[in-house]
Amino acid sequence: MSRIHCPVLGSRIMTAGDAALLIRPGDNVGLSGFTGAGYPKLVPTALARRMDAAHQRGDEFKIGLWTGASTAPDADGVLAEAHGISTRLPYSSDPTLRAMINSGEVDYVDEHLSHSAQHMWFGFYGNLDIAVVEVTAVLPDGLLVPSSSVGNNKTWLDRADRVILEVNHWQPRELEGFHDIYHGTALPPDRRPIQLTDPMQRIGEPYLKVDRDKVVAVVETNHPDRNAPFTAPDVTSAAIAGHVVDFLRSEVAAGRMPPSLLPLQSGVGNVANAVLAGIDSSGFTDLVAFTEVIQDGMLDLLDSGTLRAASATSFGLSDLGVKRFMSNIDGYKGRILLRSEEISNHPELVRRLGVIAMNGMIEADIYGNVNSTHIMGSAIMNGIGGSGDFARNAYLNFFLTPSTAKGGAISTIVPMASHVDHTEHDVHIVVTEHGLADLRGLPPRARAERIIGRCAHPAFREKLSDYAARAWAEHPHARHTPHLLGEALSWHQRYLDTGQM
Ligand code: 0RQ
Repeated sequence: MSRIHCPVLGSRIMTAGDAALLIRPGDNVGLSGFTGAGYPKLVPTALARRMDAAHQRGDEFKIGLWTGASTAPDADGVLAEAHGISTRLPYSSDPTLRAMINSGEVDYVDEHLSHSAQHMWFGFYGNLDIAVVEVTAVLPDGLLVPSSSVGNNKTWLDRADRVILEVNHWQPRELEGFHDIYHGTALPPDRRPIQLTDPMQRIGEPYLKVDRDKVVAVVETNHPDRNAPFTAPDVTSAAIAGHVVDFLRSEVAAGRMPPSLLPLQSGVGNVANAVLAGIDSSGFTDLVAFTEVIQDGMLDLLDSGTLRAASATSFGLSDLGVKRFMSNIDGYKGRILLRSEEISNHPELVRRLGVIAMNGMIEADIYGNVNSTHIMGSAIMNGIGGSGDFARNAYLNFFLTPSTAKGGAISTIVPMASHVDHTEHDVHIVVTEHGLADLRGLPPRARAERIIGRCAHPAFREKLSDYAARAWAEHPHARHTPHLLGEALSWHQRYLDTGQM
């Protein structure tokens, strides 16, 4: 059955191959997509084929690629393999693209996700030539039913010179009503407060809008989202989750949080998923999430009733999670809202609602500076994503990691972080499987003692304490956050010694 009920847009239906012909070398292209959800499924592959053909002829064919966040192998992946990306923003986790960024072939602008839409509006990125946006359906009046992520779609549709729509029949038609698209953002000096005071409050409309004159192609698809499966919580991630849950209980007991906590944000990945599983068996009830991504662990919480409702910008569900969602989609309606990422991650809203932010990290140093993005201070892993949007403005933030990486060869607690995304001024709680360091209100020396004593792996604890003691002893006139600079950064040499970089 057709999902394109608008005659004007229905007259622009064509194949993905023909639509890809409308994208020119050098264009800045805004794709929909946030995690492996809601990205266009066919046009990127058709475009990658054109790029391959052009390169075989000896012609250059690269684009600037802008998205909501990461996408999937059939978007980021195929375009990277075709050597078709010159610049990429604001976030990616694709392994092929990561290698190209780190080799210098692709320029990567790693941005706070809440900034990406407004930086587009401010004119910081230049012109957006064309947007390729997946939707679930086109209504008779041309309104668009969004698909399984919203990300930056509103901004791309508003700002792009030309638009290609992919209408995906695989997305459940019942997604209509799951979205709240806020159209009220103005630019300074005309900005007004965003009147959202409850995580599940609707402040916009269920639909995306597009100027029909800009739509140059409509492509019909029937292809699934692609998200990686989660591994079941292991001993390490379960221990991390246990520390977080115990701490939340103690905060409630101390009267610093209500019994139903405050709105939860959870990052992506297996550790974050394990923490959600820990919360599910913790006895907390009537919780609410104000987050970016609804992953399998959040569905568990919604199903068990631990979580009353969740606001996000995207689904990040495994195949099994998708099946569960689809089999009970009407039961989730009204309990899940998807918003633009400029709203899901908005600092004003995160601060007002008092969000509890829980995100992964690569390493933390003894003073509480956190590196989320760069291995050895140099090689990008994924990007800062939404971690800064939430952590900096949260009521309470947690940074989570196993205490070692690469089979125990390197410590994730180091003397001096080799790259800093979240400064000591922003970081509240550091957690590993060995324990939890509550850094609130502590000066640097106490922070160091607590992080080393509670979070470091026992195999590295003595060395870290010895480092701290010598740094304090050797800098009598600079004892606030003393360091032995040459020695501190030599800790990262261990990674090279593993031969994995
Ligand atoms: O690499 O699989 O090749 O061994 O980094 O590490 O432990 O599996 O943890 O999947 O939770 O990712 C910070 C990357 C953690 C993620 C990061 C290596 C490790 C492994 C992954 P291998 P784990 P996770 C909302 C929030 C930034 C964005 C963000 C991230 C790989 O959480 O990208 O928070 N965060 N967004 O071996 C060398 C170290 C290492 C290390 C880990 N110290 N040195 N390698 N690794 N620590 C979501 C969005 O914004 C969309």
